[in-house]
Amino acid sequence: MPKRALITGITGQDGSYLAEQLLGEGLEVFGMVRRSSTETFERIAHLRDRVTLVQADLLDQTSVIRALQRAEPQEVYNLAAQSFVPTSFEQPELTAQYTALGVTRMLEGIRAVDKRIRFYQASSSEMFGKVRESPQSERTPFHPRSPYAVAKAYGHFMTVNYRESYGLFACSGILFNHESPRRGLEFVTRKITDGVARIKHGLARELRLGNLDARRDWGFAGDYVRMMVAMLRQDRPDDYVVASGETHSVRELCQIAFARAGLDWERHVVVDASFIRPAEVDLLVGDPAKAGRELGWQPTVDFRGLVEMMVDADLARIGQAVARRELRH
Ligand code: NAP
Ligand code: F7E
Repeated sequence: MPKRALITGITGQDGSYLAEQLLGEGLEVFGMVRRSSTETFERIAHLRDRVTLVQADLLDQTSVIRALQRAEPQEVYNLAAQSFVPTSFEQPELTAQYTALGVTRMLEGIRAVDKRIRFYQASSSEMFGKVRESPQSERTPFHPRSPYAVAKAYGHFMTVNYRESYGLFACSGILFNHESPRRGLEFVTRKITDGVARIKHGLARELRLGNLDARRDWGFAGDYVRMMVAMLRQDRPDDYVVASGETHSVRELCQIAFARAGLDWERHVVVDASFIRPAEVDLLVGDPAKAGRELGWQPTVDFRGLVEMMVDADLARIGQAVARRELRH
């Protein structure tokens, strides 16, 4: 019998790449999805006949237990979360329910159903927040700067605690920003590459952004999901930073993205104070040495390659929509 994996958040960016990765390795893949009045399965449309979807919600403990009983997985990847930082300032309590307590519900579900299940928790570089040192590694203390980051820090420590208290095979991946053509349109990379494509095709003239000085360590989502799997396949559970080791500003991102389409970013980008956050994370740069040393992980796509891949994909997508008259000038 093939090994089985359950992915929460399979309809998200990472869920779709992880499902591809696990199917490619011959696993049977189950995806946990929540009920919605309109389907949100666009990112996994090409996988629909190869994955089994089970309905459950991170807010509902009983539904989580039933999903685990139904899938009978050997591996669980907990990717579901309210993942957008600005929304966490608007809806802090709901963010805590999804992003923090959702982790406890998954861990309690595993304790109740099968303690042998290996568990991956999607932790975040946002936990470093107001950074204590650079680059940030597994040993760097956390100083979260948003309700999202506080919720992720809770999820991280619950994962560590269930490993230490109950002997669960539970790993926390502290992933720095990772992007792709499947990234949500509200995140800054995709907002910029989608904006570039709209301007290039004559659908818009300007792109309104917030803090251009913020610096992030950006990588390609397809590379990062390989590390999630590697963590669950080692002999003993542990936590890892996954990062490129480089930092770039939002301004540099704009320069590369607009130049790829033959545009001058300074003629189109407008700074709009409404996109400035109540508390900002100014600089993130990760140290992925442990991931490389212990699990042999190396990224394959660099920053420029990532931005150009995303611009090219959005130029093609918007161009096709204009040709089909789905989008008009
Ligand atoms: P994403 O695209 O926003 O996807 C989030 C997923 O969570 C979606 O499938 C969403 O389902 C699901 N979800 C949200 N609330 C749920 C609930 N109550 N019950 C069940 N499912 C729910 O996020 P992503 O970029 O793929 O990131 C994956 C995970 O890694 C997240 O936990 C994120 O916080 C974390 N992370 C991301 C990054 C990054 O740079 N991408 C870095 C570090 C950590 P719907 O389709 O129904 O909305
Ligand atoms: O912002 C700045 C903004 O929203 C990046 C999530 O996946 O990665 C992501 O969180 C930076 C910030 O990602 C705009 O102020 C400027 O400094 O793309 P973002 P994020 O907040 O870093 C981490 C690792 C996660 O875990 C999260 O789930 O860009 N910025 N102008 C802007 N950001 C947005 N969204 N929109 C702007 O107009």
